[in-house]
Amino acid sequence: MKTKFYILIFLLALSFTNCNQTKKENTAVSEKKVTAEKKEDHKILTASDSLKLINHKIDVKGEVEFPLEISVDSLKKMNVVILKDLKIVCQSGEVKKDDKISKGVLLKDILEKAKIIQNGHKDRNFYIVARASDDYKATFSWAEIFNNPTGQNVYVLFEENGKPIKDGDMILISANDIKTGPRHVKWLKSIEIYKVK
Ligand SMILES: Nc1nc2c(c(=O)[nH]1)N[C@H]1C(S)=C(S)[C@@H](COP(=O)(O)O)O[C@H]1N2
Ligand SMILES: [Mo]
Repeated sequence: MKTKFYILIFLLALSFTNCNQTKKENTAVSEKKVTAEKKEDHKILTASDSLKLINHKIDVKGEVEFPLEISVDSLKKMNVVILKDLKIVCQSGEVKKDDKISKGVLLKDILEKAKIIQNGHKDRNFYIVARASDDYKATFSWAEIFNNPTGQNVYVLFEENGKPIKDGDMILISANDIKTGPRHVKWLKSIEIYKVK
C-alpha cells in the first residue's frame, strides 16, 4: 500500500517538472519572436527620410460640417494644454520616449470645432482614424472621445521639451492608454471621421 502511494507521488512530481519545462520552452520562443519583431517594426530613420514624411498641415475630414486644415500655428491659437512626464511605451514594454513637458490641444476640442454631423442624440456611432504619412494609424470611437475619461487625454502635440516635434510637425497621443506606443501617431497627416454603416 505504502509503495503504491510513493509511486503515485513520484509520478505526480514527474508530471509537474514536465509541465514547467514546456512552459519555459514556450517563453523562450515568444521572447525570441519579440526581439525579431522589434528589429523589423522600429526602423531607425535618417533625418532626411523623416523630413520626407512631414506634413505642415493636417486635414480634419469626413463626416464633419467644417473640414479643417490644422497647422502648429492654428493649434497655438486654441486651448493649449501642457502635459508633464509623458512616457511612450511600446507594446513590448520597452520605453521609447520619456518627455518631461509636451504641449498640445485636445482632439475633442478639434472635433468640436469641425463639428461631427449628427442626426439627433442617438446618432453617435462614429469612429475616428488618426493617419500618418507612412500610413500608420490609430482608431478611436465617438464614445471614447466624448463620453469617457480617455477622451480627456487624447492630444495633438506640437512641442516636446520646449522644442518642435522631431518626427513630423504634429503627433497624436492617447496618453491614458496602458501602453502609449500604439496610439502615438508620428507624422500625423489626417484625422478622419467615419460613420458606422
Ligand atoms: N507614423 C508612425 N507612428 C508610429 C509608429 C510608426 O511606425 N509610424 N510606430 C509606433 C510604435 S510601434 C511605437 S512603440 C511608438 C514609438 O515608436 P518609435 O520608437 O518608432 O518612435 O510610436 C508609434 N507611432
Ligand atoms: Mo511599438
